[in-house]
Amino acid sequence: MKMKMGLVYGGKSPEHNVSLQTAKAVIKALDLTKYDVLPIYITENGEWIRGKQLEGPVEDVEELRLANGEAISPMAMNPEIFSAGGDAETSGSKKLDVVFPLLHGPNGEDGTVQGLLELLNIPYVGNGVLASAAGMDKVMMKNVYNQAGIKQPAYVWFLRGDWEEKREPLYTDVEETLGYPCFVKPANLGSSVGISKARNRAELDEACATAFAYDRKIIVEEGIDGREIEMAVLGNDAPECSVVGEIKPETDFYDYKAKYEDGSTGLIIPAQISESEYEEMKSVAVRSFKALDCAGLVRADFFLTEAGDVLMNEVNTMPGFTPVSMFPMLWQKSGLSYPELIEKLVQLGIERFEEKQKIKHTF
Ligand code: G1L
Repeated sequence: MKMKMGLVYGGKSPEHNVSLQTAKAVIKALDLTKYDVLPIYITENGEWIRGKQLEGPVEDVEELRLANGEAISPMAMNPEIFSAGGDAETSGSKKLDVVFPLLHGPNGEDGTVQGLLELLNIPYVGNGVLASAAGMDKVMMKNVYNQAGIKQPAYVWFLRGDWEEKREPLYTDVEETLGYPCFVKPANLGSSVGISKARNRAELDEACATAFAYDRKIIVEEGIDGREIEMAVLGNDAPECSVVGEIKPETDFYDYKAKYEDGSTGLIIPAQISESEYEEMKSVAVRSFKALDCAGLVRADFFLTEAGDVLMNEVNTMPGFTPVSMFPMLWQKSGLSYPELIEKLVQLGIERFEEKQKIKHTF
């Protein structure tokens, strides 16, 4: 029997088009003799549209906008259960066997779609509610890592309301705790939108205003002079690590444009680091995966200083995922092809679901 896979993509996020491109690549890599793929598109306005089962890879991403699709409620991902007048028991065979969420940002990567899938009791690929939500909030994530004893750049954070009321003491705190240069970021966006570097108080003021355009909470991080090294982690309870990659920025820092548009960012895989630095990174990556209660995958981003210190920069619970993105490239160089990686992630999602079914709910 073929498995029914729901592929959810698009979304109310600045990375809507990235998601469409990624969905196209994932569809191409999926074994369509094994999966019946049902596309579910979330528009820029947050409307859910269900399309007909795919007959093959898509030629043009525009097809993925499902012009002739049917508008559905998110709760109706298994629409037969509700619309056919049946119930979950009798229409069990019409349930989706697994969902592959390819979404980023609000209502997607922040755990809300994962929560919906939990309520619907559908297995899904990737991180669960807690890791997705915590991983989307840079402050929460860094608090978790502090508690787990994971070394990272110093940071402070504040809310727009407090900033609007009185900026001076907040800026003084930044200067005393972090100094310049520092990086100002919205707390809640997975991408690099709204991020700037501040070298003095005037730039800090400007950077805060920019970041607050994207979020009501912002984080200011100590600027670290170091190489940017990334590692891909894959698994559930016993996660495995890939080789490492390095980002060689051509612009001032790894900004949104370099990351997604002009392709100017050179990826060096494998990165040239010492054996002991690699061992240290693997240990930190696995600890961070467990500390955040990750499942399926995570991309762990580090700073490696001149002195050989390994600092956690951040983890990404839904990393860039086209065949030329860092995460798939790292596995490619570790001996796992893009189609194999996708198959592995689906199996991990199903395994975790089955594991959860074993948990006792009565006492
Ligand atoms: F489902 C996985 F495998 F966990 C998964 C889901 C989503 C991996 C990577 C992503 N990434 C994205 O959805 C995106 C960052 C490309 C969306 Cl914009």
